[in-house]
This record gives sequence, C-alpha cells and structure tokens, in this order.
Amino acid sequence: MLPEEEKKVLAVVPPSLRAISEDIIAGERIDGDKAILLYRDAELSLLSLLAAKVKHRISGDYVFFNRNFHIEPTNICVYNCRFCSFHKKPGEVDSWDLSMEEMLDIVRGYDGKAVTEVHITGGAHPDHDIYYYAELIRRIKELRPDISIKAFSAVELNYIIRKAGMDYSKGIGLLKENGLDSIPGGGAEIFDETLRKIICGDKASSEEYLTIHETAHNLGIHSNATMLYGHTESVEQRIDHMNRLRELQERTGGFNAFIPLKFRNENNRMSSIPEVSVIEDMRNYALSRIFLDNIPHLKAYWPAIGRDSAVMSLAFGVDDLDGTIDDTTKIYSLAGAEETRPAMTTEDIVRMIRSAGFIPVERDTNYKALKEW
Ligand code: V47
Ligand code: SF4
Repeated sequence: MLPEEEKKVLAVVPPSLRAISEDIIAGERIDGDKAILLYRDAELSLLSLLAAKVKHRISGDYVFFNRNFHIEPTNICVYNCRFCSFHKKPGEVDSWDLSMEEMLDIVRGYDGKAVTEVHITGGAHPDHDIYYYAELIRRIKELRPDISIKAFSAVELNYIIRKAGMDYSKGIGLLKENGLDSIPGGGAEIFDETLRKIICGDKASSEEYLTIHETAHNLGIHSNATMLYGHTESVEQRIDHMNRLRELQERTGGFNAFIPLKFRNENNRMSSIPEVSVIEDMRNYALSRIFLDNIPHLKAYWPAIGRDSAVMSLAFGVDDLDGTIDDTTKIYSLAGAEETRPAMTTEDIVRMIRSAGFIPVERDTNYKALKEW
C-alpha cells in the first residue's frame, strides 16, 4: 500500500509515465529508452518520489559519510582536459609537486585523529612512475595501517602502468601489495567517444577506464564511478554513460558508489558554458538513482555542489555525502565552487543529514557501518 501523499503524486502522472513509474516502485529495472522518457517528461516531484523509493530499498533511512582527507600530490599533468581548472605545466606559476616527505607530513598531521580514509589523486606528472606511488602508499600504510587508501584515478593508473610497460593486472596488483585499498571514480567524464574526444581526447579512453575498474574489481579492489555532467552532453549521452557502468557492475559488483560531478565553469577552457541549475542537478541525481539500480550508493560530493544542494539531494536518492575533507582538496575551489576551503566537522555533517530527516551513519571506505549518530 502506498502512503496517501504518494498516491496523490501518482494520480496525476501522465499515462505515458504511469507504467514506468509502477515498474520502478515494484523494483524493476528500466531500460535506456524509458529512462530518457522519464527524464524528459517527469515532474520533479515524481522523480523525487521514485528515486526515494529506490534509495529506501537499498539504504532505508540511513545516509552515510566518512572521516577523510585528501592528498593532491601534484597539479602538473601531461594531459590538458578542456574543463580542468587544476592543470598546470611543469614550472608554471601556481604549479605544485609535493615531495614524498611533504605528503607523509600531511598524513602525520592526522596522528591521533579519527580519520578512516585518505583519498589521493592529482595530475599525471611526467616524472613520477608507478614505483614512486607504490612507495608513497607503502609508507603511508607504515605510518597509519588503520587508514584505508583510496588512490589514483583510472587516468593516473593508465598513465603510470603503461609507462612501466605493465598490464593493468600487474600494475594494480603491485599497488595493492603496497597498500592500495580502493580506487576513486575520477577520470570517467563522459564515455561517449565523440564528446570525450572534444573535452579530454588525449587521456585514457572510455574503454580503458572501464577495463581498469574491471581489472581492479577482479583483484578484489572496489572502486567508485563518476560522470561529469552539465556541460555539452545530451541526456542520451548521460544514459549511455550510466548504462556502460551498469553493465560492468552486473559482471563484477565492484562499484561502491556513483558520483555525478557537476561541471563548474571557472578558470578553464569551457568557461563560456553556463552551469546548469540546481533543478537540473536534482533531476540528474534522481535519474542516476533510478537507472543505476545495481550500484549500491549515490554520492553527492558537497565540495563540488555546496552544502545546500547536498542536503537537498537527499530527497532525490542520494545516500552518501562523502566526508569531512578537512580543507585538503583544491580541485573544486579552483573551478568556481562556493566552498573555497572545504571542511566539515563530524557534527556539521551529522546535523546536515538529520536536518533532512535521515539517520547519519559513519561508514568506512567500503560502506561498513562504523557508528550510527
Ligand atoms: O575526473 C575536473 C572532475 C574529477 C572539473 O571517488 C571537474 O570518492 C566539475 O573524481 N567541474 C576528480 N568537475 C574528482 C573525483 C572525485 C571527487 C570526489 C570523490 C571521488 C570518489 C572522486 O573532478 C575529474 C573530473 O571529472 N573535474 N574539473 C570541473 N571544472
Ligand atoms: Fe589532468 Fe585530470 Fe586535469 Fe585532465 S582533469 S588535465 S587528467 S588533472
């Protein structure tokens, strides 16, 4: 039996969407054509209702977060994606390349603090190789064996593994032996090859991204997946992107979370493209939750969209707000995000989740519940 309010929403659903809505409520998967129809024609209230149903089936009234910090080893990158506000060439003003000791000092700064994860990602630096990064994670593990290391996007992995002349399995295996626990979702952008060629044509291809994640999953390493949206992509291209992830997830089950990343338009070569509205953000979260029924978690990365949108997204199927971050990432402040020094206390994040009517749960990297707040 559906509650009265839901019956009211469903009573005014246009006939073309009624059967799709009933399928989703019944727990059935929808295909790409139906997803496109839903995206084009559904009212925001219907998308919210349907996404909330899917979310509730997976994570009930819980919303997750973790205590984490980032290390961004360098912003020097051999690639030059059109949307990137972070990239610098070697020697350019405002470029950085942290030394091994500087990175270990960041970790030492968390001595005695209850963090559970370090997220390491940055540019593909021409002078650093897989052995350098293997040493970095080995030494981090020596300092903090209790912290989970989520490191290196598929783009960075593709670069360092190919440079070493290894295959993906050997390269990821080497990093795993040295302490790699999971892989972040960066570098997915948009899988459609025509558009990818225009916005980031020189880095890992869509197929390489997916193969790297599949290889990691087969080695027991879980990962996240992202999608850069709100630039020049079409709804069809978003669905195609999600469909490729859904198909891979059917084979491996290795994705923990999907993270839609809203295109931010400052300081990059796509600055003339306006940013999409918060309504578009919410429609996109809802559609992601409904379509990606086999990826357990949907994350709103609050440094990218801001706290208000992050809270709102909880009504559109999101069940994870990433972490406390502690002012350790620059990727989004450089691209125009409102939070220039992103950091939240555990109390802040707990309050945010409660304010939306959910129960906050601190999790580890692989979503094991550590504490209900
Ligand atoms: O791959 C770069 C994106 C990603 C812009 O796995 C931009 O838990 C918007 O992947 N506007 C890196 N997005 C960050 C990332 C990530 C973040 C948080 C959590 C996780 C996780 C992964 O940032 C890049 C690219 O898609 N990005 N520039 C921009 N102007
Ligand atoms: Fe390099 Fe990543 Fe920026 Fe592309 S998005 S230029 S790969 S740092």
